[in-house]
Amino acid sequence: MATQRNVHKPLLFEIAWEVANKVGGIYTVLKSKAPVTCHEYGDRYTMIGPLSYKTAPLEVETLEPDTPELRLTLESMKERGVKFLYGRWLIEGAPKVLLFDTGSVYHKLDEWKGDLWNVTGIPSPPNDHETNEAILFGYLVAWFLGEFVAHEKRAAIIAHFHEWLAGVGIALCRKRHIDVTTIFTTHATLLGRYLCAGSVDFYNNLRNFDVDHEAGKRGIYHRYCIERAATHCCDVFTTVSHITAYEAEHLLKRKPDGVLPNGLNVVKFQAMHEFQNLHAVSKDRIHDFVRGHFYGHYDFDLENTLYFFTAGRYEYRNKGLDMFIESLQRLNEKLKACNSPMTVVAFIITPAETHSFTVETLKGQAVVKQLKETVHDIAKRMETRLFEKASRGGDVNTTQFLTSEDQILLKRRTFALKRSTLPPIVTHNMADDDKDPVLNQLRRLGLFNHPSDRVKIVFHPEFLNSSNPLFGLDYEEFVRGCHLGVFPSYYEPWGYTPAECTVMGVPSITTNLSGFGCFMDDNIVDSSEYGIYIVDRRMKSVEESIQQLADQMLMFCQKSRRQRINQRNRTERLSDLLDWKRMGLEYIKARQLALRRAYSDSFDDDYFGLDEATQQQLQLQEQRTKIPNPRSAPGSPRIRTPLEGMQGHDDDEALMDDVTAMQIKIPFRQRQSTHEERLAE
Ligand code: U2F
Ligand code: UDP
Ligand code: G6P
Repeated sequence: MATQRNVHKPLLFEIAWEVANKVGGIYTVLKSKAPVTCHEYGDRYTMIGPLSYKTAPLEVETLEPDTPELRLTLESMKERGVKFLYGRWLIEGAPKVLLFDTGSVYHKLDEWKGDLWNVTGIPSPPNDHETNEAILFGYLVAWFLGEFVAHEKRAAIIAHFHEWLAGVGIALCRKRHIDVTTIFTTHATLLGRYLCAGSVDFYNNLRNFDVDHEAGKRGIYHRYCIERAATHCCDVFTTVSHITAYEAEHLLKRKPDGVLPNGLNVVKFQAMHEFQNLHAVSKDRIHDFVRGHFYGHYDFDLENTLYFFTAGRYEYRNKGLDMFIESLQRLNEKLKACNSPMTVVAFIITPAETHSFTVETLKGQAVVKQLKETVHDIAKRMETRLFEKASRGGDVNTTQFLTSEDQILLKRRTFALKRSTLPPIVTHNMADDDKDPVLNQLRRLGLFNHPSDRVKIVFHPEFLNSSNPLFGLDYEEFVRGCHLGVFPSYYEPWGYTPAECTVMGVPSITTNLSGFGCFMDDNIVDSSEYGIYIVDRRMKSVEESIQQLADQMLMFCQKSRRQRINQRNRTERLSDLLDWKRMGLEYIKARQLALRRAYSDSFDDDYFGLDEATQQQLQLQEQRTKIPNPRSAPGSPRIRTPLEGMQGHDDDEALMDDVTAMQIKIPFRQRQSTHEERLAE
């Protein structure tokens, strides 16, 4: 008979391909969540990921295994040729990480592929590198967990896996009856991403897709099998938003047990207005870029200029780049039509293949920098002469202080500002210039930064960092300097970019097809009052959505500076809603549910193993109502009723009818199989 494991102080392993390895949003999840999970689990928490020799030495400090169980397990793996790095990830919270070198077991690939087929029926074609890595990683994780539970016999063990790339391990844990309880969190579905990127009416057809056929058609059937196996083999299945839960239910054929929305590690400034000052400082840096980029056509007033931007991976349709550009063209026409004094500079920041910066772009920055230096030198000389003259008590006539040499120099510099071309719409030489969808759409719409255009475009096909020669700003500083983030995604399980804007106090536009947008809508009576605008991409036609987005941007342009400052304050006030201290509660619930499902006979009370403060927070969260309008906002004639918890709202019913009841409610009262029954299953 298996020994009863202690569920009071479980051990937690969190397994993902993006542990100490930046690829996309999952890295942000793991890194920003580390402080709260470390606080809760202390040394009982370890993350498991792949070992990248390029980045790990910079991110991880090596440690000796600190318990006999871990030492024995790792020694035995090492003896059999497995290479790994065990240590502390040097981020806030300093979580312990165990990184496996998949290359060290590459010679096992064929054997493991054969085993995977025999044990689970999952096929794996020869040349899919990503799948090969997922298999090696999954086998290493299952090897580790299998040996570890044989040494560690007292504590209950939770293994929380993220995304299909970590999914093989879940199927193996189930097939090998490894005595751990498993959670699988998917951050998107493979099919969802592929289907949306094409031109299908995704959401209206979710129930009807022939999933195997669609996966096969796209050459991802084997990956889909891994994802689906993970979904069905785990004890608790979760995803990051209600909308992805709905998608997962239909594409992966299991209704998630709960939703674990993504949080951020919110750092509050001592002084409330500090983030406003940061906005002004970063905005000045963007002004410098704009003066250079638009030289020769810099005929607009920076005091009346607004910076809009979109950023993220280059998924043209999924990230709504198509809709953003279309709406910018409408905004351009609207601003012209109403003779608006405002200019909008719209930045598109998304990585594409390029051959470095264009000469024209670099030249713009150079000529303006030279002008600035010349003006500075001349001013210095004038200052000396002015002081000399004034200190002698003579008559001061300022026109005398600009020498003819300096006048000529200044003229030379201003002549250099003349140009026969329009300011470029893209900052880099594109590898695929004539096929690039963003450029082609800009061309089709004639958005060429003409002097008469009120909307100017800067497509920067590379992510930002502080050594960027154009801005000299890292991404966070750039966001702070902007006025509005625009993310009209069609496919977006969560969407960190607008969430990051929010905690920095930058208003944003998102959609009701993004996890973040739905979350804000569910939690705030009217999120637009707080600077979170939501485009309806569910119930409206494409044309109507484009118009709505253009109108939201126009309305933003009509705000006064005072109104913008006020709105930034309101936006920033929403930070607490996105803080892991609050969001992390859903993870706590998922882990409780996993423990109850695997070790139900160990539970004899409702909130077993949770401290009182956490229990109170959980109860509070269940009673929470929507955030009302700010007190200073004008009253609305519409009657609003506070909704319970984070349920979907009426408009969504058609789409979300069967996922609204999916919040994890603990205690889990249904009788589960006992621990022994489960191991014998
Ligand atoms: C979801 O986003 P993911 O980050 O998981 O998206 P993936 O497509 O799985 O992985 C990121 C990809 O982005 C590329 C890289 C990866 O394949 O090629 N990439 C890059 O090349 N360079 C970069 O600097 C960054 C990424 C989901 F879609 C979001 O809505 C969620 O917010 C996120 C977290 O839950 O998960
Ligand atoms: N990002 C970045 N540099 C940039 C633009 C974006 O590091 O120049 C980051 C951004 O901060 C966010 C991530 O890329 O954390 C995008 O995450 P999101 O959830 O929006 O989309 P995903 O890529 O995960 O689908
Ligand atoms: C912040 C600064 C103010 C500045 C304002 C500009 O609030 O603290 O000093 O006037 O930003 O706001 P704007 O929306 O025009 O960039």
